Amino acid sequence: MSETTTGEGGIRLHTAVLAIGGNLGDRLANLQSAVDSLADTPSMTVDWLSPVYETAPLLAEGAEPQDDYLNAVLGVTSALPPDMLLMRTQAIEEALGRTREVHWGARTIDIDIVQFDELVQDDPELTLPHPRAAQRAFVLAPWHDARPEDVLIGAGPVAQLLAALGGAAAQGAARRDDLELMQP
Ligand code: A4P
Ligand code: MG
Repeated sequence: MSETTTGEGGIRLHTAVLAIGGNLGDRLANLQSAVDSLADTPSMTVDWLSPVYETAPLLAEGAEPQDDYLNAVLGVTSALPPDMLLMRTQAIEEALGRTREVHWGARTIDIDIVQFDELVQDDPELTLPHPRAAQRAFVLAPWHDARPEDVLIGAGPVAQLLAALGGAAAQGAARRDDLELMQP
Protein backbone atom coordinates (compact mmCIF):
# COMPACT_ATOMS: atom_id res chain seq x y z
CA MET A 1 0.00 0.00 0.00
CA SER A 2 2.24 2.80 1.21
CA GLU A 3 5.58 1.86 -0.21
CA THR A 4 8.16 4.27 -1.46
CA THR A 5 8.92 3.53 -5.08
CA THR A 6 11.41 4.92 -7.54
CA GLY A 7 10.08 6.58 -10.65
CA GLU A 8 11.68 7.36 -13.94
CA GLY A 9 15.11 8.94 -13.54
CA GLY A 10 15.44 7.61 -9.99
CA ILE A 11 13.15 10.24 -8.43
CA ARG A 12 11.78 9.09 -5.10
CA LEU A 13 8.03 8.66 -5.24
CA HIS A 14 5.72 8.58 -2.25
CA THR A 15 2.23 7.26 -1.84
CA ALA A 16 -0.35 8.94 0.35
CA VAL A 17 -3.95 8.33 1.32
CA LEU A 18 -6.02 11.52 1.36
CA ALA A 19 -9.49 12.09 2.81
CA ILE A 20 -11.65 14.80 1.28
CA GLY A 21 -14.94 16.17 2.57
CA GLY A 22 -17.19 19.18 2.52
CA ASN A 23 -20.67 20.33 3.44
CA LEU A 24 -21.09 23.73 1.79
CA GLY A 25 -22.06 24.67 -1.76
CA ASP A 26 -22.15 22.08 -4.54
CA ARG A 27 -20.59 19.33 -2.48
CA LEU A 28 -19.90 16.82 -5.29
CA ALA A 29 -18.48 19.52 -7.58
CA ASN A 30 -16.17 20.63 -4.77
CA LEU A 31 -14.91 17.08 -4.20
CA GLN A 32 -14.36 16.65 -7.94
CA SER A 33 -12.47 19.98 -8.13
CA ALA A 34 -10.20 18.80 -5.33
CA VAL A 35 -9.49 15.54 -7.17
CA ASP A 36 -8.86 17.42 -10.44
CA SER A 37 -6.52 19.89 -8.73
CA LEU A 38 -4.57 17.06 -7.11
CA ALA A 39 -4.23 15.35 -10.48
CA ASP A 40 -3.03 18.66 -11.98
CA THR A 41 -0.19 18.87 -9.46
CA PRO A 42 3.19 18.33 -11.14
CA SER A 43 4.52 14.78 -10.55
CA MET A 44 1.24 13.67 -8.95
CA THR A 45 -1.06 10.90 -10.11
CA VAL A 46 -4.37 9.91 -8.57
CA ASP A 47 -4.09 6.12 -8.27
CA TRP A 48 -7.53 5.25 -6.92
CA LEU A 49 -10.75 6.93 -5.87
CA SER A 50 -13.33 5.68 -3.40
CA PRO A 51 -17.10 5.82 -3.69
CA VAL A 52 -18.79 8.92 -2.26
CA TYR A 53 -20.43 8.77 1.17
CA GLU A 54 -22.97 11.11 2.67
CA THR A 55 -22.15 11.47 6.33
CA ALA A 56 -23.68 13.03 9.43
CA PRO A 57 -21.48 15.89 10.64
CA LEU A 58 -19.12 15.03 13.45
CA LEU A 59 -19.28 18.20 15.53
CA ALA A 60 -17.06 19.68 18.19
CA GLU A 61 -18.78 19.85 21.56
CA GLY A 62 -21.25 22.73 21.78
CA ALA A 63 -20.99 23.51 18.05
CA GLU A 64 -23.87 24.84 15.94
CA PRO A 65 -25.66 22.20 13.84
CA GLN A 66 -24.30 21.67 10.30
CA ASP A 67 -25.47 20.08 7.08
CA ASP A 68 -24.40 16.59 6.10
CA TYR A 69 -21.03 16.11 4.43
CA LEU A 70 -19.98 14.29 1.32
CA ASN A 71 -16.75 12.41 1.99
CA ALA A 72 -14.38 10.31 -0.11
CA VAL A 73 -10.86 8.90 0.11
CA LEU A 74 -8.21 8.64 -2.59
CA GLY A 75 -4.68 7.40 -3.13
CA VAL A 76 -1.99 9.51 -4.76
CA THR A 77 1.61 9.02 -5.83
CA SER A 78 3.95 12.00 -6.11
CA ALA A 79 7.50 13.19 -5.67
CA LEU A 80 6.40 15.76 -3.05
CA PRO A 81 7.79 15.35 0.46
CA PRO A 82 5.16 15.48 3.25
CA ASP A 83 5.42 19.21 4.02
CA MET A 84 5.10 20.09 0.32
CA LEU A 85 2.09 17.81 -0.05
CA LEU A 86 0.42 19.61 2.88
CA MET A 87 1.22 23.00 1.31
CA ARG A 88 -0.36 21.81 -1.91
CA THR A 89 -3.51 20.42 -0.25
CA GLN A 90 -3.93 23.66 1.73
CA ALA A 91 -3.49 25.75 -1.43
CA ILE A 92 -6.20 23.67 -3.12
CA GLU A 93 -8.50 24.15 -0.09
CA GLU A 94 -7.96 27.90 -0.32
CA ALA A 95 -8.53 28.00 -4.08
CA LEU A 96 -11.83 26.19 -3.54
CA GLY A 97 -13.00 28.86 -1.11
CA ARG A 98 -12.17 27.24 2.21
CA THR A 99 -12.15 29.68 5.11
CA ARG A 100 -11.12 28.83 8.64
CA GLU A 101 -13.22 30.85 11.07
CA VAL A 102 -14.33 27.93 13.18
CA HIS A 103 -12.39 24.82 14.13
CA TRP A 104 -14.33 21.87 12.70
CA GLY A 105 -16.66 24.46 11.10
CA ALA A 106 -18.69 23.89 7.94
CA ARG A 107 -16.43 23.97 4.89
CA THR A 108 -16.47 23.77 1.10
CA ILE A 109 -13.56 21.36 1.18
CA ASP A 110 -11.20 19.80 3.69
CA ILE A 111 -8.27 17.68 2.54
CA ASP A 112 -6.61 15.59 5.24
CA ILE A 113 -3.49 13.50 4.79
CA VAL A 114 -4.50 10.19 6.34
CA GLN A 115 -1.12 8.56 5.85
CA PHE A 116 2.09 9.10 3.93
CA ASP A 117 4.26 6.10 3.05
CA GLU A 118 4.92 4.39 6.40
CA LEU A 119 5.73 7.69 8.09
CA VAL A 120 4.85 8.20 11.75
CA GLN A 121 5.36 11.70 13.17
CA ASP A 122 3.83 13.80 15.92
CA ASP A 123 4.32 17.31 14.50
CA PRO A 124 1.13 19.37 15.12
CA GLU A 125 1.59 20.94 11.66
CA LEU A 126 1.38 17.47 10.16
CA THR A 127 0.57 14.50 12.35
CA LEU A 128 0.94 11.17 10.57
CA PRO A 129 -1.02 9.03 10.32
CA HIS A 130 -3.96 11.41 10.86
CA PRO A 131 -4.70 11.09 14.58
CA ARG A 132 -8.49 10.80 14.22
CA ALA A 133 -8.76 8.60 11.12
CA ALA A 134 -9.07 5.34 13.08
CA GLN A 135 -12.29 6.53 14.76
CA ARG A 136 -14.02 7.98 11.72
CA ALA A 137 -16.44 6.02 9.57
CA PHE A 138 -16.39 8.86 7.00
CA VAL A 139 -12.73 7.97 6.37
CA LEU A 140 -12.73 4.21 6.97
CA ALA A 141 -15.89 3.24 5.05
CA PRO A 142 -14.96 4.79 1.68
CA TRP A 143 -11.33 3.71 2.12
CA HIS A 144 -12.42 0.14 2.81
CA ASP A 145 -14.68 0.05 -0.26
CA ALA A 146 -11.81 1.14 -2.51
CA ARG A 147 -8.98 -0.81 -0.84
CA PRO A 148 -10.33 -3.60 1.36
CA GLU A 149 -6.86 -4.93 2.26
CA ASP A 150 -5.31 -1.61 3.35
CA VAL A 151 -3.87 -1.07 6.81
CA LEU A 152 -3.88 2.20 8.75
CA ILE A 153 -0.29 2.45 9.96
CA GLY A 154 -0.04 1.91 13.71
CA ALA A 155 -3.77 1.21 14.09
CA GLY A 156 -4.58 -1.92 12.09
CA PRO A 157 -6.49 -3.18 9.07
CA VAL A 158 -9.07 -0.69 7.85
CA ALA A 159 -11.66 -3.50 7.77
CA GLN A 160 -11.11 -4.23 11.47
CA LEU A 161 -11.20 -0.58 12.49
CA LEU A 162 -14.47 -0.06 10.61
CA ALA A 163 -16.00 -3.17 12.18
CA ALA A 164 -14.96 -1.93 15.62
CA LEU A 165 -17.02 1.24 15.02
CA GLY A 166 -20.05 -0.93 14.21
CA GLY A 167 -19.83 -0.22 10.47
CA ALA A 168 -20.56 2.90 8.46
CA ALA A 169 -24.24 3.21 9.40
CA ALA A 170 -23.43 3.36 13.13
CA GLN A 171 -21.94 6.84 12.54
CA GLY A 172 -24.55 7.95 10.04
CA ALA A 173 -22.43 7.33 6.92
CA ALA A 174 -24.22 6.01 3.82
CA ARG A 175 -22.77 5.28 0.39
CA ARG A 176 -24.27 7.40 -2.38
CA ASP A 177 -24.07 5.17 -5.43
CA ASP A 178 -25.88 7.85 -7.44
CA LEU A 179 -22.88 10.18 -6.99
CA GLU A 180 -19.53 9.35 -8.51
CA LEU A 181 -16.15 10.99 -8.68
CA MET A 182 -14.38 10.79 -12.02
CA GLN A 183 -10.76 9.79 -12.38
CA PRO A 184 -9.27 12.91 -14.08
N1 A4P B 1 -2.66 18.97 10.45
C1 A4P B 1 -2.01 18.11 11.29
N2 A4P B 1 -1.97 16.89 10.79
C2 A4P B 1 -2.62 16.93 9.60
C3 A4P B 1 -2.90 15.93 8.60
N3 A4P B 1 -2.52 14.65 8.76
N4 A4P B 1 -3.58 16.32 7.49
C4 A4P B 1 -2.87 20.40 10.74
C5 A4P B 1 -3.97 17.61 7.33
N5 A4P B 1 -3.73 18.61 8.24
C6 A4P B 1 -3.06 18.26 9.37
O1 A4P B 1 -6.57 21.65 10.00
C7 A4P B 1 -5.95 22.21 11.14
C8 A4P B 1 -4.45 21.95 11.13
O2 A4P B 1 -4.20 20.57 11.16
C9 A4P B 1 -3.75 22.42 9.86
O3 A4P B 1 -3.19 23.68 10.03
C10 A4P B 1 -2.66 21.35 9.60
O4 A4P B 1 -1.36 21.92 9.68
P1 A4P B 1 -7.62 22.46 9.19
O5 A4P B 1 -7.95 21.67 7.98
O6 A4P B 1 -7.16 23.86 9.05
O7 A4P B 1 -8.84 22.58 10.22
P2 A4P B 1 -9.97 21.53 10.54
O8 A4P B 1 -10.15 20.57 9.41
O9 A4P B 1 -11.16 22.29 11.01
O10 A4P B 1 -9.34 20.82 11.77
P3 A4P B 1 -8.98 19.35 11.87
O11 A4P B 1 -8.49 19.14 13.26
O12 A4P B 1 -8.12 18.90 10.73
O13 A4P B 1 -10.39 18.71 11.72
P4 A4P B 1 -10.66 17.33 11.15
O14 A4P B 1 -10.17 16.34 12.14
O15 A4P B 1 -10.20 17.25 9.75
O16 A4P B 1 -12.23 17.30 11.21
N6 A4P B 1 -17.84 15.40 9.85
C11 A4P B 1 -18.07 14.69 8.73
N7 A4P B 1 -19.21 13.94 8.60
N8 A4P B 1 -17.18 14.71 7.67
C12 A4P B 1 -16.00 15.43 7.74
O17 A4P B 1 -15.23 15.44 6.78
N9 A4P B 1 -14.57 16.88 9.09
C13 A4P B 1 -14.29 17.51 10.23
C14 A4P B 1 -12.97 18.15 10.39
C15 A4P B 1 -15.25 17.54 11.35
N10 A4P B 1 -16.45 16.81 11.11
C16 A4P B 1 -16.68 16.13 9.98
C17 A4P B 1 -15.73 16.17 8.93
MG1 MG C 1 -8.57 19.27 8.20
